[in-house]
Amino acid sequence: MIIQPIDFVVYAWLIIAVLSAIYVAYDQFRHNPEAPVMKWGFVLVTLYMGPIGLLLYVMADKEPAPGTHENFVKPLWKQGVGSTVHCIAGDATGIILAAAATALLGFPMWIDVIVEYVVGFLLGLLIFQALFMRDIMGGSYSQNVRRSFLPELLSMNMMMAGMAPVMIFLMMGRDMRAMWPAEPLFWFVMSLGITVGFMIAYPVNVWLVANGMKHGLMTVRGADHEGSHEEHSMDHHAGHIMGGEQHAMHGGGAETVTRPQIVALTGFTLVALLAGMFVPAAFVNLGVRAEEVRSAIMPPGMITTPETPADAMRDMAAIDPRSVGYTAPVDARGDRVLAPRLENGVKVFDLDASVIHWNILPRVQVAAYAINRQVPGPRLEFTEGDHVRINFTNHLPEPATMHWHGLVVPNRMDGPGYITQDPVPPGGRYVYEYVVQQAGTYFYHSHTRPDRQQALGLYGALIIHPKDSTAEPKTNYDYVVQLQEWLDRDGLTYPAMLMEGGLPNYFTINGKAWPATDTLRMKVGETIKFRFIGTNNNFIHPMHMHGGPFTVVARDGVILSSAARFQADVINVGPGQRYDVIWPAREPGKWILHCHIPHHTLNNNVEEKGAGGLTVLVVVSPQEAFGT
Ligand SMILES: [Cu+2]
Repeated sequence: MIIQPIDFVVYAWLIIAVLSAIYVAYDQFRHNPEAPVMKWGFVLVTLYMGPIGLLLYVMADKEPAPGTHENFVKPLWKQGVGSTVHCIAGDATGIILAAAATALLGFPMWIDVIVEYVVGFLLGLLIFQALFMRDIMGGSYSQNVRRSFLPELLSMNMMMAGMAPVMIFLMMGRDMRAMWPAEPLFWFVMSLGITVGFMIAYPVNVWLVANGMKHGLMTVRGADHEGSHEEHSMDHHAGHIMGGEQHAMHGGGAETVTRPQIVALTGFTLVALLAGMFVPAAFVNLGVRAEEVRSAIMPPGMITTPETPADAMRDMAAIDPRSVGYTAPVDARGDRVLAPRLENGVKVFDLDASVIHWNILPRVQVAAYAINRQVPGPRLEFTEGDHVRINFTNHLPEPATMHWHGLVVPNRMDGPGYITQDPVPPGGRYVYEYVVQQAGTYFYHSHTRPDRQQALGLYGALIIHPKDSTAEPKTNYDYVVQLQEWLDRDGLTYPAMLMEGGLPNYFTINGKAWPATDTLRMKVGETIKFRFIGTNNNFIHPMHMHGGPFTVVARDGVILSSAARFQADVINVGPGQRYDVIWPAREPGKWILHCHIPHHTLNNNVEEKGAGGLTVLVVVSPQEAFGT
């Protein structure tokens, strides 16, 4: 599934890598007189490095014409390629196996890197050098281990010095899918890391070959298909076997290598190795474990430091599009009144939280945590004195609870996760039941990680009618205004929050941004009650009505006495606050209700049809137009 634009590159790269490796394997085993260990080396390296492995094979090892391999592979740069290929094939195989295993076992990244080094080194030394080269080098297995130790150490140090920072910075950047072996991005990052490791290890390998300490490319004629190693003709080694047992092709033999050279080179590679493995610790949190951040993608601009815990990364991470189970119709509306069923005098409501795709504009689709597949969640209408039961089912990928904002309820029905109840796990259910003691404008919302869950859409209106219906002021129309802020970039939806990188770029009233918001129609002389609800998480929105002031008649569900009511044309609606205001239509025309922070009346900083975001149109007709 394409989740980020980079995924096109990832899939293309991995497909090319497999095709390249198939070609190299075919050509090596069908046409090329290379030693078997190097054949396998090139196949593996091409699998790991894709088109770069293919390029190296064709340029350095593929026999151009029958009988020319011996001469073709003689140049030192090609021998260096062969030596590096051999090294990378073993080391990288070990590193890849270790990386996958450590990620699955749940080690922190800094342990991952160390285990990868050790396993890569041992696999390279004990298998790819000492074992596979034994037939060519002669001697016992333990002799080979001792002979191979230093060249393997130098080469592996440089390989990891290049690979480790690439792995760490790309795996622990914004897109944490790169840490998880089940994600194609993990394999792409490994591929890039191996490629960089190859380049960094190449100069040392050239030096090792030039000084007779390591093997390069070889030519093996004749007995390939008989499977008998003794029959291999080794006369045409273009490379050289260490130890001065055979002629050196390039530069001096091993005897020209001095102890100071070895010490200096070993020291240098160790410094490079340690720098590659631990300098990244100054920039990223190497204590994070892959399983903690599995598949999390953080918003662009989020600041992460070595102290940023995995929990903070998960909190700001995008909704994984693969968790979306339903796509709402483009013109679907939220805040639908949910009719209860009556069970023994109890009004029963079913709320089901799940991940959906939801259009806030015809062309802008967010992923959302929705209740009953709508944003905002369904409106619950109670009457003061009702006995209500709400069955909350959680189909989100994380635990959740519901809170009845402003209501007097038994404590265990209040909903703060980990405080009054265990959060409802994915697939779980919790029954909230209470007697409604108040009346007015309220709302419900998630109270487990509300900074994330409410920001992603888990909220809805609670409208409670007074038992005595004359207790509240009457109007011709009643319109609920639920505010929300969204962060949607590159097809991913992040919870909007007042953190670097978390600032919203879309704003909605009742789940839609202007011009997709409702259009309200009135006649001159009629009145409308706006019930503002601060269902949003971050900003205080100064809600302003054109065409004259409204009267504020209730705050936070409580009706104001006649003396306490006041007129205004802007009311600051903070997160969690509710204001009921009554506005009379005085003049015909198109009047807008909007937030007075102009950025909140834009869609991703773009003005559409004169506004955007938190804007609703009220069309007032002259009274006579309807006849009297
Ligand atoms: Cu605003």
